[in-house]
Amino acid sequence: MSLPPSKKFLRALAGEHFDRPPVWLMRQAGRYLPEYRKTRASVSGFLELCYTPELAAEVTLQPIRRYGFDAAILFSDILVTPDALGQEVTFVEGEGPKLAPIRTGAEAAHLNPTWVRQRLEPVFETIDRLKTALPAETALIGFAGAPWTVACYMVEGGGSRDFFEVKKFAYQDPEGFQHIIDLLVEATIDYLTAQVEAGAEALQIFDTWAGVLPEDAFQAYVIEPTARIVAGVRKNCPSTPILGFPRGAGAAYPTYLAETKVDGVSLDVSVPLNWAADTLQRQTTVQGNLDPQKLLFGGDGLITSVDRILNAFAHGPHIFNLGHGIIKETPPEHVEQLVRQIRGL
Ligand code: 1CP
Repeated sequence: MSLPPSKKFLRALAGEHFDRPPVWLMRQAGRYLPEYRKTRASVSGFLELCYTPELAAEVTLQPIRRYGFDAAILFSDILVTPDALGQEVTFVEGEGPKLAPIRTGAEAAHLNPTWVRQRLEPVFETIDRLKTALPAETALIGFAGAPWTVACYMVEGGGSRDFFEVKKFAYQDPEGFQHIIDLLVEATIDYLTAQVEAGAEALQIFDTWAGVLPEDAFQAYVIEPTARIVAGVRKNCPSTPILGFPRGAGAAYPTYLAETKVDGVSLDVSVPLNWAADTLQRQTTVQGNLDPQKLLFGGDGLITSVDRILNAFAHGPHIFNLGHGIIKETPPEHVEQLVRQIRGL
């Protein structure tokens, strides 16, 4: 029998509830921190930062040193998966990710899911370093992008406003598109399993663009692939909790929870708090919801919003987090203020 987890973040994921919930923030390592900008400036490309274990471990630790968050999230990116599969991925300064787009089944022929473990070895080495470098009370979260969201970048060739190309592919050539989803499911099971073997204690699956799909496509490209990943990872690592973030899922959150069988759900900013407490939190651990822009502006608006979330989720398992990633212009003092308020200091 395994021992119950001692870290507050893992205890909340196991269903325990606290007067003062554990806290971490999506994108807690990043450009709002001057020490991150300094480390970032020491390498030429963003992927180089992700693939240099010493530096990736350093930027993972930076927000932990400053704020003592209850969990650290591995510093990497969801787009290392297509990079490892063999698609060309670059990050252009000020423009975001650029990929050589894949828009037909034939263009995906060279992608190889068996490369993941070997090509992402630096990520596993980063996790290995973090295991000993993190404070004893801090949990380490590994992560991957969900197949739909990663496929959006692979097909669009970068960020998108209307998801025209990826929907065109999925709707006009469902077999070809399914092949890409299947490759991503296989690669992601392997990648997340290897992160746990290296020392990750919990996992999060980011489906940032889940909310742009109609019901049938949400079922096919969000729920089904995620359910396969959860089942596959759980078979390999039965005691590692998995959080899902189906951003924008709205009224489909309960279906997502029931059918993917994740151990916790991350809520975007639009989810009504009392509804989430009544429907989702009765069955699982909830995390998230604070609008990153409240954190950006700070002041009374921030305090009120934080208290609303703490009160709404006071009666069940809860992990404090944002509804999406921290905005890069956020003053670091606002994060300090947020953590003190959650901890009642
Ligand atoms: O040069 C830089 O500093 C680039 C900025 C940056 C950072 C700090 C990117 C490029 N990625 C990251 C790190 C990152 N990305 C982490 C680890 C750090 C942490 O959370 O503390 C994680 C978990 C991600 C996940 C990620 N990347 C998501 C899912 C979560 C979300 O925010 O929605 C997505 C969609 C990406 C793609 C991506 N990577 C980077 C950018 C600018 C983007 C978004 C592109 C777009 O606009 O669509």
